[in-house]
Amino acid sequence: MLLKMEEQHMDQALQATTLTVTGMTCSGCASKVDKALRGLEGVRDISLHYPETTVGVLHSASVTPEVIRETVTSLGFEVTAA
Ligand SMILES: [Cu+2]
Repeated sequence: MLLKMEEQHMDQALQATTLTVTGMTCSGCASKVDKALRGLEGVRDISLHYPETTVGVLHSASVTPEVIRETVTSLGFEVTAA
């Protein structure tokens, strides 16, 4: 999924990445994932509603899906789709 705001400069274009995160067993896990992703430079917004496993990330083009995936897996959770 890719959202581009044509009227803005390229470096301000936002992209939406959706991933499925498994291994979150309580809202504490979910807030850990939420905080870590919000801490990434270039991330504008996170959509995470535990116990749903779908996580939406609104971010600038400088943030790659790989960085998002690695941030989640480094916390000990699994990304099954991105
Ligand atoms: Cu937990």
